[in-house]
Amino acid sequence: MTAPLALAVGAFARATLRDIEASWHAEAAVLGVPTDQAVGFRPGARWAPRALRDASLRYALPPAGFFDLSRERTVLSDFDLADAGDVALAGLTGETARERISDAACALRERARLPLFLGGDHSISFPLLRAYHDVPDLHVVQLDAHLDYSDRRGEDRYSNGSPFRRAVEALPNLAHISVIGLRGIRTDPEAYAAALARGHTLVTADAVHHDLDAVTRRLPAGKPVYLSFDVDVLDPSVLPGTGSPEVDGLTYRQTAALVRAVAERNALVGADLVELAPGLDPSGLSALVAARAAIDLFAAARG
Ligand SMILES: [Mn+2]
Repeated sequence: MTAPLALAVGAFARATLRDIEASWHAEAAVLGVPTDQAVGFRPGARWAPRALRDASLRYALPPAGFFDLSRERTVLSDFDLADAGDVALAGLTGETARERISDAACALRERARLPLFLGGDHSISFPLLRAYHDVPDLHVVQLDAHLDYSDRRGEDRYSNGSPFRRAVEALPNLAHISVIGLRGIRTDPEAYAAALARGHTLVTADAVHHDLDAVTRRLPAGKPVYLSFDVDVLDPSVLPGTGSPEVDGLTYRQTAALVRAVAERNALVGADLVELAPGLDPSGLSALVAARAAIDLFAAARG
């Protein structure tokens, strides 16, 4: 095959650009959710889908796949990935914006076996999970420095500190949440007690550092899993470009191992990658690390 003279610009990892309202089917697809109206501290996550697409050119999908030398195997050969663009959110706020996110997520689920939603701040996980209301025994694995289970922040019930509280209220099918990587000194004690009372699995970053295998054994097994990857689970020395970084976080190696373990043990039905704020890291490293995490997630899901 001769090499093309020019390549289409813009799509994540040079995937196929698709209209989310057209008829198509793909093995996996990305959809940007460019909003950061719900952050409590430093904004900037609205720019992440664009930055992830730029950084993902480092991992433009070769038809033959990538040779992973650490495992001496080729991954993602002939990977059928679509890029369905960004949810049209400009100017929208509140439930109007959330409804549009839920509608777009439903549309993507109909067209791709594995949707990956590119945030955006973490508030988007609530409207995204609403698109999974029909999945019985749904399990969520949340990689995150923060619990994001607060009832409210001030008067706001839909901030990036509350998406999973709203999700368990709205979705009777959401059976269980495992949060891994928790740390920091700002945890809301009411949220912590409420999550424990509901039986959620809460794992600190300390526990991951102490014994990763033991943490892996606490992950769900044989379940439909939605994976929510908040990039602030990573240590800020690995990924500084995020709104609310927390010191003493996970290494890339640890998060990659956790994603692989989740995918190996369960059926991934969807995922989000949230809270990258690319403008807070002028080196561009954070976007490159997050793009790599997305590629590794796809490889893990494929097995
Ligand atoms: Mn979060």
